[in-house]
Amino acid sequence: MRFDIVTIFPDFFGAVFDFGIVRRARAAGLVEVEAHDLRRWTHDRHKVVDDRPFGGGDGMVLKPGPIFEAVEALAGASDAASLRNAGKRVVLLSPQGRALTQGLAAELAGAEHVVLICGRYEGVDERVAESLATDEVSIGDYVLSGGEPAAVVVVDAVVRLVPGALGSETSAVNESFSEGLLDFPNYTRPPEFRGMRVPEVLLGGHHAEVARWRRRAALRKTLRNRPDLFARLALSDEERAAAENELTED
Ligand code: 6GU
Repeated sequence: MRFDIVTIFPDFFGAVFDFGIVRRARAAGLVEVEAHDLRRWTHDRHKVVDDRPFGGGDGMVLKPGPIFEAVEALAGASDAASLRNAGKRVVLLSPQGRALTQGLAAELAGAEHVVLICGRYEGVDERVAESLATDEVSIGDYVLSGGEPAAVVVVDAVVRLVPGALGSETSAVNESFSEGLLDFPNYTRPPEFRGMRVPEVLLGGHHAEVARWRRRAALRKTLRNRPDLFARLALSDEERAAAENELTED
């Protein structure tokens, strides 16, 4: 699988893909990641990539020309329909996009080629979203000054879903969000740290009891930190009530 990142700050990506799972997946030849300077697809002496917004207003807008040419050069087409037909995805990173979810990450992991276009916060000519990008994606409800940090997030979330990337010791199946539930809490030695005890059931080695505790703790944590996720869980009345009761206890 290949990722091409189109950006006005290619140096931003210096070593971010040289660590952990992404590094290992690249070393194993499972994925390639390359950042490209958008200015490469300009034709004027000053390599201008932005211009003033029609209708007036503050800030500059990224011009469509260099972005369309970049995608044409990197992916061999410059319309969303042909790109999708070829199994490629062109993702415009913008705060106006649809939310990145584990589901979307899994979808992108099924593509052979993903081109990521980093917008600037002032904006990108809308014709990119209308007819070039197959997807317009945001990583959350807050404002970044550019799409670059979001591109790093997308690559990481997608790479770990590429078959073979996680290795044999871990699996993406029993993780946070794959079930719409947060992960259960983890503890390691020592069993008492600064007066805080590890829950007794985890020290005992009774596997069924441990599994029961983890399920309840995950539900409790989801209710406390992500009531939006909790509301969408398919739970028995009993499990729902248990989580709600336990929360009011501490
Ligand atoms: Cl993808 N870009 C920018 N500029 N801000 C964001 C974002 C993306 N996702 C959340 N905030």
